Amino acid sequence: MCATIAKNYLVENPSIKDLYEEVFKEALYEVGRLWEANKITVATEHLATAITEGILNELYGELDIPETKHQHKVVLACASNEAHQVGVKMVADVFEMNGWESYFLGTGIPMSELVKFIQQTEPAVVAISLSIFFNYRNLVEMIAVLKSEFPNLTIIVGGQGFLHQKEGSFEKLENIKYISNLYELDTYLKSI
Ligand code: B12
Repeated sequence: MCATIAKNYLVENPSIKDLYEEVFKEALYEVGRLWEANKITVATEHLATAITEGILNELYGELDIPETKHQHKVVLACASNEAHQVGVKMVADVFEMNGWESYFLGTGIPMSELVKFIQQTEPAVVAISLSIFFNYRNLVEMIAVLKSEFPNLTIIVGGQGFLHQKEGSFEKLENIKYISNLYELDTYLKSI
């Protein structure tokens, strides 16, 4: 049912980015507000997230992926201890639509495994998501490891965790590009 609604939306407005930003993201933010206000249960929130992730997987075939991809690769993961992975999955899809080979690792990837994976795949970019501010320190540590292991790697970050930061916290993320949403990401990818 929800997948059909999403597909019908794309008939009216064939923009995956709009569907993700204006429908899925807004719906999940509303789910978060209702959950915080105790108006829905944790089970209902889990159901809404599972439905969204299911549709994202189902819609993969609808992505407008260029026939001839270039050789660029991106590895996408969440900051350590971060359990939120829907946003960064959308980010992976925008990379794909720009002709990139994306490797979406999601949550829970141990740092040593991430390093090994980057050694094997040799991506041009690593994208890391932070939703919860209390995981910021983990992100800073992850970036320190990545910078020392892969000095030429481009690292981009995003997620709601950055909206909750106190002024000045960004200073610790030198040479790291913060991108706030899928439109900005699309513009960035078209510019490099
Ligand atoms: C679903 C959900 C969960 C699920 C996640 C499951 C999953 N498979 O992802 C579960 C149940 C695991 C969960 C757990 C928790 N959650 Co939660 N969760 C949510 C919820 C409802 C939706 C998250 C989501 O998918 N949003 C939609 C996506 C599309 O939005 P997004 O992540 O912001 O991504 C967009 C951009 O930020 C950007 N982006 C994101 N990542 C990246 C990365 C890069 C590189 C780039 C370029 C861009 C980018 O692109 C996306 C498109 O624009 C939010 C509500 C909300 N406001 O989002 C709460 C929310 C994030 N959770 C919250 C909390 C408090 C928690 C818990 C601490 C609850 C608890 N007491 O256990 C735990 C934390 C666990 C942990 N260690 O991380 C709070 C955070 C509040 C805060 N100030 O930090 C929120 C805001 C709910 C609320 N209103 O209180 N949660």
